[in-house]
Amino acid sequence: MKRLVCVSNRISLPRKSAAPGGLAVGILSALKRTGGLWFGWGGETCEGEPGEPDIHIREGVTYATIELRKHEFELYYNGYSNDVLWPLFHYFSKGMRYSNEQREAYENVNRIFAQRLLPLLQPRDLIWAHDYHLIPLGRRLRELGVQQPLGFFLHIPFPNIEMLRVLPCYAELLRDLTSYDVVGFQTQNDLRSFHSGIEHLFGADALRSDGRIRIGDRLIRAEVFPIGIDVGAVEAEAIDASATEVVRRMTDSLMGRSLMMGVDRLDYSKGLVERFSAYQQFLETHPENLGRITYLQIAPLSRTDVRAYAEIRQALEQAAGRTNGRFADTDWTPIRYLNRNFPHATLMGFIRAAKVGLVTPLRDGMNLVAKEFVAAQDPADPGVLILSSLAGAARELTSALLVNPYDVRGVSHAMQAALSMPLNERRERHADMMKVLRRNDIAAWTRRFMEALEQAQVADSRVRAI
Ligand code: GDG
Repeated sequence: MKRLVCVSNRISLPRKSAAPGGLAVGILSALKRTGGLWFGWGGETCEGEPGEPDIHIREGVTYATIELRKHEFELYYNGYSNDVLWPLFHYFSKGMRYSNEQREAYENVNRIFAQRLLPLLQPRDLIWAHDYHLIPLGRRLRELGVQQPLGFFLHIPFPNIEMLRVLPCYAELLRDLTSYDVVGFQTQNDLRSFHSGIEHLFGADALRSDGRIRIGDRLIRAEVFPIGIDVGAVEAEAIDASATEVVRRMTDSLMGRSLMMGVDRLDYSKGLVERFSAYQQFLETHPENLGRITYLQIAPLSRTDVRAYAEIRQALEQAAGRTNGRFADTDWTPIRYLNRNFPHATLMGFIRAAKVGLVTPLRDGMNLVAKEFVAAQDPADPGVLILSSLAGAARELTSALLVNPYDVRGVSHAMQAALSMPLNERRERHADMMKVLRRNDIAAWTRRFMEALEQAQVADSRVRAI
């Protein structure tokens, strides 16, 4: 069996006190199976040139972490990754703040990743890079002579060429992606967007009828690998957590009211301002619900050093304050808005108690919370998922109540429809979605991507022989 080498911007060593999240669990099980290596930034910054990686071995998996220079990290991570690529890829081109200095830092960090990873590689490795922080890594590794199969998976949306062209160096970005043997996307839509870029840059001939991309003597597999969750683990977490004190305290405090719930990193792409407006409109237009519904929004802070995140935080505090100021009673608060982190299992316990799950991003690669919400429900009496049609998850979870997150009135109607949905319909929708989740879970995702990577080299050597 070939060894898997995963590379991601940030890695955390497993700790006894904190269970890893769903994605980390999926990757870890593949790493454990193959005695793999996980390489990335360890969370520390340094003053001078970054040194050799720190190596730790845990349960057969090697973790190699490096430090990055503080100033360079800020330009690469807060700057280019999260103030340029993140907004642009989510179609918020107005929010993008491009500078050459940021781009140079981004390129340089990718060069450092490649140089520090190189001595750790073995001839039979499969190398899998994750996400928008590492787009140039493949090319850097190839320049250093790496021959092993190289894969890249983009967790966030990929924009159509007409949006991508806003980026001054869009052509290099597309070329960098073609240095990989396998390029994976969350949805068909993202893949089509990638094809639009390839056609623009290399001409329609580069897109072959078998779906591969041919550039010079190289063949690239660009495909859809929708990420899934560990369904059984989420079900078990949700059931076990329901009996814990922290979840009990929350459900007792509802005093029989119905719970609507959202869990999102505090990020402008998650559509929280629009969601808060929809909830306010729901209370205005359906006053019979006053005092009978509690909306719990958990939104842990993220990327606090990026200005757009401070702005969205302020807007949300105001919106929650407005709704509560207007509608709250001495014994009822319409929105409970928390910027805290919770253990994953506790979150699953909370969402199991919810009658309605609100997942209304303005744009999202996939959105795992939507999938977790479904898996955490009690199949005998499941809650209803309200899901943005602009989340990748909407392509699979077609039995959710699909909404346009910008349509405040439509979302407020969906809230009412969800709360009054008959049990039979809730069960049917839930069962449909569980089938989809089981068919394409996190294990299937890692397996499919790794298979594509293994086959990539075979195909590549064949094309060279033609
Ligand atoms: C990117 C893409 C794509 C949330 N709060 C806490 C917590 N979470 C967990 C959730 C879920 C995960 O974090 C969030 O995943 P999402 O998919 O919802 O969103 P992003 O962070 O934006 O992820 C996205 C994903 O990558 C995977 O490819 O689906 O589209 O943007 O698992 O439950 N976990 C803990 N405490 C919290 O407070 N422990």
